[in-house]
Amino acid sequence: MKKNLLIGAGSDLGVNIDGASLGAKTILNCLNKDIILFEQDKNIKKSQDKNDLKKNLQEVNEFNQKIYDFLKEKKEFCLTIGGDHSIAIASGLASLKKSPNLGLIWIDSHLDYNTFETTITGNIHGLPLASLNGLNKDLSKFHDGNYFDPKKTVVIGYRAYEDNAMDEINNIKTMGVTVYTTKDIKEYGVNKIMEMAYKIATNNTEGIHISFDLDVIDPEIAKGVSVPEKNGLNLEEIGSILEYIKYHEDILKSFDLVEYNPLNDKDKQTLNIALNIIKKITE
Ligand SMILES: [Mn+2]
Repeated sequence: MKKNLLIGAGSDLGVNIDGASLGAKTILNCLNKDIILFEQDKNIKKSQDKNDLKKNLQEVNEFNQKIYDFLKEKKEFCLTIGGDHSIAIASGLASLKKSPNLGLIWIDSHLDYNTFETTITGNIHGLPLASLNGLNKDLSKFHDGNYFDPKKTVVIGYRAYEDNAMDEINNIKTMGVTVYTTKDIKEYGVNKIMEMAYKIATNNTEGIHISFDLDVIDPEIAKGVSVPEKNGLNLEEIGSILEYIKYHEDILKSFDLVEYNPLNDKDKQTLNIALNIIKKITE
Protein backbone atom coordinates (compact mmCIF):
# COMPACT_ATOMS: atom_id res chain seq x y z
CA MET A 1 0.00 0.00 0.00
CA LYS A 2 1.41 3.35 -0.96
CA LYS A 3 1.77 6.24 1.44
CA ASN A 4 -1.01 8.76 0.87
CA LEU A 5 -1.61 12.24 2.12
CA LEU A 6 -5.23 13.37 1.99
CA ILE A 7 -6.17 16.98 2.46
CA GLY A 8 -9.50 18.76 2.37
CA ALA A 9 -9.76 22.11 0.60
CA GLY A 10 -13.20 23.35 1.65
CA SER A 11 -13.80 26.42 -0.46
CA ASP A 12 -16.60 27.53 -2.76
CA LEU A 13 -15.23 31.02 -3.31
CA GLY A 14 -14.84 30.17 -7.01
CA VAL A 15 -18.57 29.75 -7.65
CA ASN A 16 -21.69 31.81 -6.93
CA ILE A 17 -23.59 28.67 -5.85
CA ASP A 18 -22.99 27.71 -2.20
CA GLY A 19 -22.25 24.24 -0.88
CA ALA A 20 -19.01 22.96 -2.38
CA SER A 21 -17.19 24.43 0.65
CA LEU A 22 -18.93 21.74 2.74
CA GLY A 23 -17.89 18.96 0.38
CA ALA A 24 -14.44 18.32 1.81
CA LYS A 25 -15.63 18.18 5.41
CA THR A 26 -18.58 15.91 4.56
CA ILE A 27 -16.29 13.48 2.74
CA LEU A 28 -13.57 13.61 5.39
CA ASN A 29 -16.06 12.86 8.16
CA CYS A 30 -16.75 9.51 6.46
CA LEU A 31 -13.10 8.55 6.17
CA ASN A 32 -11.42 6.95 9.09
CA LYS A 33 -8.11 8.63 8.44
CA ASP A 34 -5.87 11.39 9.64
CA ILE A 35 -6.72 14.22 7.34
CA ILE A 36 -5.90 17.89 7.27
CA LEU A 37 -8.81 20.17 6.47
CA PHE A 38 -8.51 23.73 5.22
CA GLU A 39 -11.75 25.71 5.27
CA GLN A 40 -12.62 29.09 3.88
CA ASP A 41 -13.17 31.94 6.31
CA LYS A 42 -16.87 31.86 7.19
CA ASN A 43 -16.95 35.65 7.50
CA ILE A 44 -16.28 36.17 3.81
CA LYS A 45 -19.26 37.61 1.93
CA LYS A 46 -19.05 36.30 -1.61
CA SER A 47 -19.48 38.76 -4.45
CA GLN A 48 -23.02 38.72 -5.91
CA ASP A 49 -22.36 41.51 -8.41
CA LYS A 50 -23.28 40.36 -11.93
CA ASN A 51 -20.75 42.78 -13.41
CA ASP A 52 -17.90 41.57 -11.23
CA LEU A 53 -15.81 39.40 -13.56
CA LYS A 54 -13.14 38.64 -10.96
CA LYS A 55 -15.37 37.36 -8.20
CA ASN A 56 -13.60 36.93 -4.84
CA LEU A 57 -10.23 37.06 -6.59
CA GLN A 58 -8.26 38.01 -3.49
CA GLU A 59 -10.07 35.51 -1.27
CA VAL A 60 -9.55 32.67 -3.77
CA ASN A 61 -5.86 33.53 -3.96
CA GLU A 62 -5.43 33.69 -0.19
CA PHE A 63 -7.08 30.29 0.21
CA ASN A 64 -5.09 28.75 -2.65
CA GLN A 65 -1.83 30.10 -1.29
CA LYS A 66 -2.40 28.17 1.95
CA ILE A 67 -3.08 24.93 0.06
CA TYR A 68 -0.08 25.50 -2.22
CA ASP A 69 2.34 26.30 0.60
CA PHE A 70 1.24 23.21 2.48
CA LEU A 71 1.30 20.75 -0.43
CA LYS A 72 4.55 21.84 -2.03
CA GLU A 73 6.49 20.59 1.03
CA LYS A 74 4.91 17.12 1.02
CA LYS A 75 6.83 14.22 -0.45
CA GLU A 76 4.09 11.57 -0.41
CA PHE A 77 1.28 11.07 -2.93
CA CYS A 78 -1.24 13.89 -2.36
CA LEU A 79 -4.98 13.63 -2.87
CA THR A 80 -6.81 16.95 -2.53
CA ILE A 81 -10.55 16.94 -1.87
CA GLY A 82 -12.44 20.10 -2.85
CA GLY A 83 -14.03 22.45 -2.74
CA ASP A 84 -14.91 23.96 -6.07
CA HIS A 85 -12.48 23.48 -8.94
CA SER A 86 -10.57 26.72 -8.28
CA ILE A 87 -8.61 24.86 -5.59
CA ALA A 88 -6.95 22.81 -8.34
CA ILE A 89 -4.85 25.84 -9.25
CA ALA A 90 -3.11 25.35 -5.90
CA SER A 91 -2.91 21.55 -5.88
CA GLY A 92 -1.77 21.32 -9.50
CA LEU A 93 0.91 23.98 -9.21
CA ALA A 94 2.17 22.55 -5.90
CA SER A 95 2.63 19.21 -7.63
CA LEU A 96 4.44 20.91 -10.48
CA LYS A 97 6.67 22.78 -8.04
CA LYS A 98 7.91 19.38 -6.81
CA SER A 99 8.14 17.77 -10.29
CA PRO A 100 8.42 20.48 -12.96
CA ASN A 101 7.83 18.10 -15.82
CA LEU A 102 4.34 16.64 -15.37
CA GLY A 103 1.45 15.99 -17.74
CA LEU A 104 -2.08 16.97 -16.79
CA ILE A 105 -5.39 15.16 -17.21
CA TRP A 106 -8.58 17.10 -16.49
CA ILE A 107 -11.67 14.88 -16.15
CA ASP A 108 -14.60 17.29 -16.26
CA SER A 109 -17.82 18.07 -18.15
CA HIS A 110 -16.53 21.66 -18.47
CA LEU A 111 -13.34 22.95 -20.05
CA ASP A 112 -12.56 25.35 -17.18
CA TYR A 113 -10.62 27.27 -19.80
CA ASN A 114 -11.93 30.79 -19.44
CA THR A 115 -9.75 33.83 -19.01
CA PHE A 116 -10.77 37.06 -17.29
CA GLU A 117 -11.48 38.33 -20.82
CA THR A 118 -13.84 35.51 -21.82
CA THR A 119 -15.67 34.64 -18.60
CA ILE A 120 -19.27 35.83 -18.56
CA THR A 121 -19.95 34.96 -14.91
CA GLY A 122 -16.65 35.89 -13.24
CA ASN A 123 -16.81 32.60 -11.31
CA ILE A 124 -13.19 31.57 -10.93
CA HIS A 125 -13.98 27.83 -10.96
CA GLY A 126 -14.38 28.28 -14.73
CA LEU A 127 -10.74 29.38 -15.09
CA PRO A 128 -8.44 26.85 -13.38
CA LEU A 129 -7.31 24.75 -16.32
CA ALA A 130 -6.33 27.82 -18.33
CA SER A 131 -4.52 29.06 -15.22
CA LEU A 132 -2.54 25.81 -14.90
CA ASN A 133 -1.38 26.30 -18.50
CA GLY A 134 -0.03 29.74 -17.58
CA LEU A 135 -2.96 32.03 -18.45
CA ASN A 136 -4.69 34.19 -15.79
CA LYS A 137 -1.45 34.93 -13.93
CA ASP A 138 -3.46 36.89 -11.34
CA LEU A 139 -4.53 33.49 -10.03
CA SER A 140 -1.06 32.05 -9.53
CA LYS A 141 1.06 34.83 -8.05
CA PHE A 142 1.97 32.53 -5.16
CA HIS A 143 3.61 30.07 -7.56
CA ASP A 144 7.28 30.34 -8.28
CA GLY A 145 7.89 27.93 -11.14
CA ASN A 146 6.71 26.73 -14.55
CA TYR A 147 3.22 25.80 -15.77
CA PHE A 148 1.80 22.63 -17.28
CA ASP A 149 2.61 22.31 -20.97
CA PRO A 150 -0.69 22.64 -22.92
CA LYS A 151 0.64 20.07 -25.40
CA LYS A 152 0.77 17.57 -22.53
CA THR A 153 -2.63 18.55 -21.13
CA VAL A 154 -5.80 16.57 -21.90
CA VAL A 155 -9.46 17.15 -21.06
CA ILE A 156 -11.71 14.08 -20.80
CA GLY A 157 -15.51 14.26 -20.64
CA TYR A 158 -16.29 17.72 -21.98
CA ARG A 159 -19.92 18.32 -22.99
CA ALA A 160 -20.99 21.72 -21.58
CA TYR A 161 -21.66 23.98 -24.53
CA GLU A 162 -22.45 27.15 -22.59
CA ASP A 163 -23.26 30.65 -23.83
CA ASN A 164 -19.63 31.63 -24.26
CA ALA A 165 -18.48 28.14 -25.32
CA MET A 166 -16.88 29.40 -28.53
CA ASP A 167 -14.60 31.81 -26.66
CA GLU A 168 -13.53 29.08 -24.27
CA ILE A 169 -13.05 26.59 -27.10
CA ASN A 170 -10.96 29.18 -28.96
CA ASN A 171 -8.81 29.66 -25.86
CA ILE A 172 -8.14 25.96 -25.48
CA LYS A 173 -7.55 25.34 -29.20
CA THR A 174 -5.12 28.23 -29.43
CA MET A 175 -3.13 26.79 -26.53
CA GLY A 176 -3.03 23.31 -28.09
CA VAL A 177 -4.75 21.26 -25.37
CA THR A 178 -6.29 17.93 -26.47
CA VAL A 179 -10.01 17.57 -25.66
CA TYR A 180 -11.92 14.27 -25.62
CA THR A 181 -15.65 14.82 -25.26
CA THR A 182 -18.19 12.61 -23.53
CA LYS A 183 -19.34 11.69 -27.04
CA ASP A 184 -15.80 10.52 -27.89
CA ILE A 185 -15.87 8.27 -24.82
CA LYS A 186 -19.24 6.80 -25.80
CA GLU A 187 -17.98 6.25 -29.35
CA TYR A 188 -14.48 4.86 -28.77
CA GLY A 189 -14.80 3.46 -25.23
CA VAL A 190 -13.04 4.49 -22.04
CA ASN A 191 -9.91 2.42 -22.54
CA LYS A 192 -9.10 3.83 -25.96
CA ILE A 193 -9.60 7.41 -24.77
CA MET A 194 -7.52 6.83 -21.62
CA GLU A 195 -4.78 5.23 -23.69
CA MET A 196 -4.63 8.25 -26.00
CA ALA A 197 -4.78 10.69 -23.08
CA TYR A 198 -1.96 8.94 -21.22
CA LYS A 199 0.14 8.83 -24.37
CA ILE A 200 -0.08 12.63 -24.61
CA ALA A 201 0.27 13.40 -20.90
CA THR A 202 3.19 11.02 -20.31
CA ASN A 203 5.16 11.97 -23.40
CA ASN A 204 8.61 12.70 -21.92
CA THR A 205 7.16 13.64 -18.55
CA GLU A 206 7.93 12.39 -15.04
CA GLY A 207 4.29 11.52 -14.37
CA ILE A 208 0.86 13.10 -14.30
CA HIS A 209 -1.49 15.11 -12.15
CA ILE A 210 -5.18 14.23 -12.50
CA SER A 211 -8.02 16.56 -11.56
CA PHE A 212 -11.39 14.83 -11.35
CA ASP A 213 -14.55 16.93 -11.30
CA LEU A 214 -17.59 14.95 -10.12
CA ASP A 215 -19.80 16.76 -12.64
CA VAL A 216 -18.34 14.55 -15.38
CA ILE A 217 -20.75 11.90 -14.06
CA ASP A 218 -24.36 11.91 -15.25
CA PRO A 219 -26.46 14.05 -12.87
CA GLU A 220 -29.12 11.33 -12.79
CA ILE A 221 -26.68 9.30 -10.69
CA ALA A 222 -24.63 12.12 -9.15
CA LYS A 223 -26.77 15.17 -8.37
CA GLY A 224 -24.45 16.49 -5.67
CA VAL A 225 -22.49 19.01 -7.72
CA SER A 226 -22.89 22.76 -8.28
CA VAL A 227 -23.11 22.86 -12.09
CA PRO A 228 -24.62 19.59 -13.41
CA GLU A 229 -24.48 18.74 -17.12
CA LYS A 230 -26.84 16.10 -18.44
CA ASN A 231 -25.88 13.08 -20.57
CA GLY A 232 -22.74 12.35 -18.59
CA LEU A 233 -20.69 9.27 -17.84
CA ASN A 234 -22.26 6.26 -16.15
CA LEU A 235 -20.82 4.33 -13.22
CA GLU A 236 -19.40 1.62 -15.42
CA GLU A 237 -17.45 4.20 -17.41
CA ILE A 238 -16.21 5.88 -14.22
CA GLY A 239 -15.18 2.44 -12.93
CA SER A 240 -13.18 1.81 -16.10
CA ILE A 241 -11.46 5.20 -15.85
CA LEU A 242 -10.44 4.42 -12.27
CA GLU A 243 -9.26 0.93 -13.24
CA TYR A 244 -7.05 2.48 -15.89
CA ILE A 245 -5.63 5.05 -13.49
CA LYS A 246 -5.04 2.37 -10.86
CA TYR A 247 -3.31 0.05 -13.32
CA HIS A 248 -0.88 2.89 -14.12
CA GLU A 249 -0.58 4.20 -10.58
CA ASP A 250 3.21 4.48 -10.69
CA ILE A 251 2.70 7.36 -13.16
CA LEU A 252 0.18 9.22 -10.99
CA LYS A 253 1.83 11.90 -8.83
CA SER A 254 -1.22 13.66 -7.39
CA PHE A 255 -5.00 13.68 -7.70
CA ASP A 256 -7.88 16.07 -7.00
CA LEU A 257 -11.50 15.18 -6.40
CA VAL A 258 -13.58 18.33 -6.62
CA GLU A 259 -17.03 19.93 -6.79
CA TYR A 260 -18.87 17.67 -4.37
CA ASN A 261 -21.81 19.76 -3.18
CA PRO A 262 -23.67 18.06 -0.30
CA LEU A 263 -26.52 20.62 -0.51
CA ASN A 264 -27.51 19.20 -3.91
CA ASP A 265 -26.92 15.54 -3.11
CA LYS A 266 -29.75 13.01 -2.91
CA ASP A 267 -29.63 10.11 -0.44
CA LYS A 268 -25.82 10.51 -0.23
CA GLN A 269 -25.53 9.00 -3.71
CA THR A 270 -22.82 11.40 -4.88
CA LEU A 271 -21.08 11.16 -1.50
CA ASN A 272 -20.84 7.39 -1.88
CA ILE A 273 -19.44 7.73 -5.40
CA ALA A 274 -16.86 10.23 -4.12
CA LEU A 275 -15.87 7.86 -1.30
CA ASN A 276 -15.48 4.99 -3.74
CA ILE A 277 -13.24 7.08 -5.99
CA ILE A 278 -11.03 8.02 -3.02
CA LYS A 279 -10.88 4.40 -1.87
CA LYS A 280 -9.87 3.22 -5.31
CA ILE A 281 -7.16 5.85 -5.74
CA THR A 282 -5.65 5.45 -2.27
CA GLU A 283 -5.93 1.69 -1.65
MN1 LIG B 1 -14.26 21.73 -13.33
